[in-house]
Amino acid sequence: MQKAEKMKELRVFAQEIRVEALKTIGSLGFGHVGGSMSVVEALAVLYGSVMKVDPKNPRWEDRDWCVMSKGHAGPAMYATLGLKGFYPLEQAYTLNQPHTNFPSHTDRTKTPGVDLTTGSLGQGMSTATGAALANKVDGRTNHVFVFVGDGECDEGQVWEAAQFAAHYKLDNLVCFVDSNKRQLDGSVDDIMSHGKGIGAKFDAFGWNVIDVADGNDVEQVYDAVEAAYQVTGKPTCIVLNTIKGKGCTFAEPSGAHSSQPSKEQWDEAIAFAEAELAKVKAQ
Ligand SMILES: Cc1ncc(C[n+]2csc(CCOP(=O)(O)OP(=O)(O)O)c2C)c(N)n1
Repeated sequence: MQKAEKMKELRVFAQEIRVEALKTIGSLGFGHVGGSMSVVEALAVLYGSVMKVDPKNPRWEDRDWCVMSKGHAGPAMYATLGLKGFYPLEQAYTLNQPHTNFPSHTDRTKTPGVDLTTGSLGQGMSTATGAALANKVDGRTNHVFVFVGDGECDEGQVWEAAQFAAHYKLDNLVCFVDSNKRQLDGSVDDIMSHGKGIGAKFDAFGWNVIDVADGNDVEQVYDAVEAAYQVTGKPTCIVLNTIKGKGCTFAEPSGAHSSQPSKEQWDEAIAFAEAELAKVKAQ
């Protein structure tokens, strides 16, 4: 397939994920829209092109792993995995309701395709690093991808894992930092600045670092993953400069962490995202 054709396919997939994630959160009426919307393009690249997974055998031993350490972006994962065929999409419309298999934060014991349980910020970075080491020890050639938030990077645990991954030369580990510049109750710079930048920190910890100017552009994300695959002897950090709430009519302007809009606002947001999907398909 030509690259242009593949990129179009990924743009369509990304927008399908956006629509589905909105419907999933909309089924409950409130939730983490902001941080789900910002990672949509990276998830589309991973599950649409890069990762080896088998929806019929979610625990296939040679699969690539994806850990949503910023576990509150669960709905974006559920939309992605549903579209990939791990389960019927409508199942996720039970988001966070009693006895659901789709809790607001990702849980490996409940949802097919979720590789590790997350929600307590920082922990997913550690467990993903452990998974990368274990896969290497077992002689596998697969990759482990992990998403951390730029606010999440305030957790000391992220940096213990970063130091560990560099020491053990985990070149099968790729960490996406979702640098949407906002965390729960304000901007990252106001709450806990990353000084010279998050990439400079990972560099200081011995990682290969790739900065993606627009982390909501599938082609830029795809090129970054391709470049990461060429690097041996160290893990790669891909800093995605993204927009919190990207593509959601009520969440992008506010940059809100969680949202509880009115029924009318939900309808407008989903209709807008669906219209965007139609446009991308027609391009
Ligand atoms: C250990 C821990 N402390 C606090 C929280 C509460 N919390 C949930 S999301 C969040 C902000 C995270 O910001 P960021 O990582 O930037 O997420 P994003 O903007 O990408 O959604 C906080 C403080 C948590 N889940 N875990």
